Amino acid sequence: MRYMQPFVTEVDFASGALSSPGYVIQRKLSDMAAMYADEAAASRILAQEGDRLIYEVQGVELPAEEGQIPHCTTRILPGRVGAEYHMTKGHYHARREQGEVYFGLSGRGYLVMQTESGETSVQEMVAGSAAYVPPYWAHRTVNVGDEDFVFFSVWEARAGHDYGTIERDGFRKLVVMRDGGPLVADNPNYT
Ligand code: PAN
Ligand code: ZN
Repeated sequence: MRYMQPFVTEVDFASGALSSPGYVIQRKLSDMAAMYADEAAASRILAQEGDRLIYEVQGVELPAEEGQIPHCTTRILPGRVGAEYHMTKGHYHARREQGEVYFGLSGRGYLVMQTESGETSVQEMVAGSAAYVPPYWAHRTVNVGDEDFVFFSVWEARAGHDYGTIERDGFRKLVVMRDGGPLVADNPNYT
């Protein structure tokens, strides 16, 4: 048995920056234009102002082995595509029985969740919120504020990420701006 060495990572709450990230992923509008309900609005932004950073993930690199506990930050920039607020792609865990914990670091967001049998849940998150994504729930986060929404995530290494199911079917609920604030609405494109 060779022990892995313990380590500490410093996290900047305002930006989600890690002191020494093992990886950084940037998701731009062009990576997920088809996920927004108003695809015409997405195309218009891409044509008129060019591509746009929607969110960034910074994480520690760990072996994908049972018992390892990966963790990362996500920073979602403020903004909307049509009426819909900036959001992550969202996913089910490939191993559906694996849950996850999110902890709010700064800004204001909604955590949108659903099960494959049709239940939905939308929870609000602010700095200091510890949100639990139970096993079997798909999860997506949405920035409903005017500043970056930043949170920390912790999950089990073998959970895996199934993006395909959401890319195909979408989420049942979407979060749009109505009268200057967030409103949870039915997704007209949900299949
Ligand atoms: C999170 C997410 C992160 C980015 O760490 O991976 O917020 O969202 P997408 O993965 O949907 O692009 C998590 O849920 N990990 O399992
Ligand atoms: Zn997850």
